[in-house]
Amino acid sequence: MSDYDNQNIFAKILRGEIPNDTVFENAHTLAFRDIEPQRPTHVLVIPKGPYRTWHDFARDGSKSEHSAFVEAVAAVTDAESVESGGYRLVVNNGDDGNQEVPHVHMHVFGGANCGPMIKRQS
Ligand code: DGP
Repeated sequence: MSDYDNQNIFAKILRGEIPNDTVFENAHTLAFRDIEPQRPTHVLVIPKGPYRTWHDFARDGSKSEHSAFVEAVAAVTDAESVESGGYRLVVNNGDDGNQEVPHVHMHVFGGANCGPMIKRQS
């Protein structure tokens, strides 16, 4: 596993040191509203384990953690009623992915069109 900073903001949320607006929780996963929502639905889904990147989670997470994560994403899209209108899942990963918080997280955007996927570099 790559270095994990246990002082990152999501680690503090997981320890209950910082409040969050929880949308869904299961044994291995927490989903809560983004502090700066970019769409009417903007929820962050995070594994509770200490994984910095998607690769760390994929490689070092257990099957139970993986399935709990997938189930949590579906629970969030159900709870937010975005299934019929559509939604976008995004994981910013590492430097080129512009990942700001070094605890792997999936953004769930919905409730309004999300626009083109990414702008072509000029
Ligand atoms: P990323 O750029 O993919 O690492 O996204 C980090 C997201 O985390 C960003 O959309 C803002 C959100 N965020 C940062 N600090 C907090 C916080 O303290 N609480 C919540 N709920 N969200 C936060």
